[in-house]
Amino acid sequence: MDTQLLNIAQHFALEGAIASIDRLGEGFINDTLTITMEGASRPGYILQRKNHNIFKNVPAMMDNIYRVTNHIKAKVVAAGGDPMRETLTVVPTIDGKLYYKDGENYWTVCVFITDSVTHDRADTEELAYKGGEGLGLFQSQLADFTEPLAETIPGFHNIRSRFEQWDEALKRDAAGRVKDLAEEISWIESRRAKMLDFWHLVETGELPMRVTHNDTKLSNVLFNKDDSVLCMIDLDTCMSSTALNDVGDALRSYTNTGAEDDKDLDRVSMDIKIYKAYVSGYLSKMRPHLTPKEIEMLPFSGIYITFEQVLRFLMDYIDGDTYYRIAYPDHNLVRTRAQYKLLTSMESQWAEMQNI
Ligand code: GN1
Ligand code: MG
Repeated sequence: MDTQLLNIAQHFALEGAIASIDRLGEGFINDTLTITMEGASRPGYILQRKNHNIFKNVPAMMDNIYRVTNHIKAKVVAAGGDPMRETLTVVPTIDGKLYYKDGENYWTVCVFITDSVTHDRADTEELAYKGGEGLGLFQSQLADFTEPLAETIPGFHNIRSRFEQWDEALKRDAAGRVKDLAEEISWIESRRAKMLDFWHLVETGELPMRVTHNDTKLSNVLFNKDDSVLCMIDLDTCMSSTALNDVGDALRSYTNTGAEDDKDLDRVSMDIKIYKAYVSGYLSKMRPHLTPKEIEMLPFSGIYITFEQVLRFLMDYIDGDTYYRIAYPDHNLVRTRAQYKLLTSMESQWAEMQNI
């Protein structure tokens, strides 16, 4: 076992002795490992190195997660559920901090929820409905959470600040790529006003602020082995925003018939049946909490977040790939084109989305 990792893990208040530490999955942002304790056949904890480049204030992020999960735990207990399974549990260090700082790196631990599964693709309407229930449940459990949360990534889904970053990225042209991207850049510019109009509703308070997850792809919903919903995971970006950003990001991931970085654009489109199922599942939990304006704007949310993702991937390509981990040189451009294809597919089904 890596002695450096062992040393880091030993700073946390774990029950028992550590038997092994193993890598888990391939996140774009953080490094994730599992900790298995002696005598156990399955991992007991998740150890993460939080990406300090992206999360500038890890202590504030962990404080958000701690307060939000404690609020959910109280709701789960009141409903007769299992608070150790139906939300994340942050494990503090031996000296009571929510993170351990090792040089430049911030490490955190949470309890590994056993007998659970995640899914990468919403292959069935049933699964999409359940994913919608998962987000609806999360937001509804937090509908009465009124304390302020730290804005850990300023302007995360705020298209006005994304456009400010975008304008600077174009001016900088750090990787000298702008000259070859006239068409892709026009995709962004032609929709600028429309996207800012939507964000204006948030700025004026017509769309209320709520506790939101902000990274609601299907793989961030944890299910029981029978595919009933357990909870939302990966709470790093949990902040205050409009509920619609969460719905939009989920629609972006669930409804896509292809991959986020599909090279074959013919495979990429929005599946309207999955759209309908997701929205139904979400509303089954959240409808009582939503305002008429939120319901009215719900169909636009997928277009808004998919547009934002096109912008973010393209901006990272222009910047020379400094944000997203890439697997090959043009990866961010491939992602841009695939997400743009999804965006146009959503736009072409706008009337049907509104009818639903
Ligand atoms: C990032 O690391 P991951 O996969 O949880 C990103 C999301 C993007 C997503 C695109 C903090 O999420 O906003 O939608 O990649 N998270 C952050 O796949 O930027
Ligand atoms: Mg994430």
